[in-house]
Amino acid sequence: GNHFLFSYFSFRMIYTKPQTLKPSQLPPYFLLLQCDSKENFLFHRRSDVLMMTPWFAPIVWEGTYNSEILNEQFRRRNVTVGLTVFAIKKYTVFLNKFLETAETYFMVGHRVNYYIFTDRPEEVPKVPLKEGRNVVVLQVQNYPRWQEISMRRMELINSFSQQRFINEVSYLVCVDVDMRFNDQVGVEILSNLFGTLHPHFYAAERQSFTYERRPASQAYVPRDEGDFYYAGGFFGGTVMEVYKLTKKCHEAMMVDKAKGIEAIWQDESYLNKYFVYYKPTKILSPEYLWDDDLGRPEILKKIRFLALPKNHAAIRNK
Ligand code: 2GW
Ligand code: MN
Repeated sequence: GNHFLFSYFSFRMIYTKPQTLKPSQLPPYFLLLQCDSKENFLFHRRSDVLMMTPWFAPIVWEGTYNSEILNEQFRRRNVTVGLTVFAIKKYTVFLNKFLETAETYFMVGHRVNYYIFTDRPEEVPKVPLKEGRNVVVLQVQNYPRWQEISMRRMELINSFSQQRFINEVSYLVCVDVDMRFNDQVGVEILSNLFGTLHPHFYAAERQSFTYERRPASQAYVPRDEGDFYYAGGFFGGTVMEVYKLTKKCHEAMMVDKAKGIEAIWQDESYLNKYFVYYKPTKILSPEYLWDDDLGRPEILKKIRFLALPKNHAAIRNK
């Protein structure tokens, strides 16, 4: 009867099987058994970009993954993702576009908490949210120096990770606010610890990376070390890994501060130092943090998160 059809795992997942070998490399034994089409060899492959680091961290480019499989896996775990963003002083003007576009493109179909750190809670716009998505406004103090505003993000993300994020989300994604989402940013980015290739340096030589080069700074990276130059405006991982990263970066900043040193690119420099010695387990291509001042090169099949032009005089008062 029908009871023989009972399946404890009542799922179906239909897609083209990944292939381990090029058809020309198949040993005779496998050739005899082949009946599937051989067109999709090494499923979804890019040969024009690096897809894997020497420490086996995937580099996420469009065309290298199947989002259907990934979405199913993360939905099954009912994962909640926290997106942290800072809007201090006039930077609240960026929130509306940021949140609106995040509703369209960020982690669609998954649970999301937006954590908005601001000194002006009354200026946080009321953006309509889809089911399973929440805005949490976290009131924080303002710092007079912009460098401090940017750098204190490490300290704040760290202390809220311990107090709050650890109880509410599995992963944290920490980004700049002067940005808009422009295409899908989904669970393909999630991993224990991830960073993003900086759009200005993704193809640059090690020597030209703008790491902190003064040995006196805790962010110092010698000229013969380092893999990539990562962007300060997009990193993340599990709450535990982000906790560890932000703790180290904040502590390194405090050591420097006591000596009257501030790294050349503030928090970005400390983040880069951290990633030299604590390698990310996944790396996002510059699709995930792009600046149209750089044009749109062939290798970019999607532009997912885009820097907004800033009116430096009016917005920043640098
Ligand atoms: C920043 C610079 C000058 C004047 C004001 C501010 C400012 C920054 C502010 O008034 N209010 C505020 O909330 N911020 C936050 O800091 C906001 O979240 C913003 O996205 C972030 C970094 O500042 P931003 O986006 O103006 O600087 P970028 O786009 O040049 O950022 C890169 O370099 C920074 C360090 O200099 C960080 O590493 C950042 O992650 C990088 O993308
Ligand atoms: Mn920015």
